[in-house]
Amino acid sequence: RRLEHDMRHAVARGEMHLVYQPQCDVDSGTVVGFEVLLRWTHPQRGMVSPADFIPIAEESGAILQIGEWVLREACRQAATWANPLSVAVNVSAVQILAPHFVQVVHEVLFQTGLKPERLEIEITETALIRDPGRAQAALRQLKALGLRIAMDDFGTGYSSLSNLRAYPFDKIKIDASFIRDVDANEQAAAIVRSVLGLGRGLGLPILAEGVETEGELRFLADESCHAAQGYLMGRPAAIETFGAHTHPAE
Ligand code: G
Ligand code: G
Ligand code: NA
Ligand code: MN
Repeated sequence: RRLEHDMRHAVARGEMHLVYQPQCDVDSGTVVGFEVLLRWTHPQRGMVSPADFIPIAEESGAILQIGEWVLREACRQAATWANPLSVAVNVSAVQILAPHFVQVVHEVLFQTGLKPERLEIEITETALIRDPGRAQAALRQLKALGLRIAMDDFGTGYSSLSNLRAYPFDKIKIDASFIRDVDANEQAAAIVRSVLGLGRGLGLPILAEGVETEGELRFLADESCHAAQGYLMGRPAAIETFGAHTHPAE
């Protein structure tokens, strides 16, 4: 596996970089934070999608090194922003279940000086099923550090409502597939409304992923969805693109 071999050196060779996608308050339209997304420019192949290389990195264990770099780099950058917005980092199951993960997060927060309440960790439910007990313990310890945990891609994969009770989530991200045409599709609308109701009942804020049209956003505003993310508000881009929010403090 050539890609697997190349990945081992990619961080050290400076081939990885981060892009940021804004997360906005639905009512005001204000940017409240950014999700960090990893990009790899392979010297021969060019841009390789994380959807292609993250699974390989998880299998080989390289995700531990890469994921730690992502976390450190994201926290380091966010700590310099003039505006104390939140930063959301995707974390895979392999990382959560690694014995020293909580310690690593603790160290990164300490070393970068980022306030823990500005860090959000995004995990999918699929990540939890491999070792639910251990995942639960890790999430509790992470929360004790003061950060927040978001359930990513809610409604897909191994979703189960019992996960909302078993794990200490602070936020639910509804998967983009339910947002697509939500203003025109009765089934999607019914599903999104019920997730929003679930969030209200549980006291959990809901973020809608993959918002691409004004119609979708209007539906979300009418239904009191808290936050939205998607191409309509902004594509993932270099942090400099969002100058006013994130230019380094004097
Ligand atoms: O950025 P893009 O939409 O192409 O991402 C594709 C997939 O890769 C998404 O599922 C996203 O969550 C995942 N991904 C992107 N960056 C990271 C990362 O830093 N760590 C992990 N574990 N997954 C990531
Ligand atoms: O799995 P996760 O939700 O972390 O993946 C986020 C992925 O979705 C990234 O690859 C990102 O580039 C992509 N994405 C973000 N906003 C939109 C959008 O509005 N439409 C589509 N099609 N993809 C999006
Ligand atoms: Na995510
Ligand atoms: Mn997602």
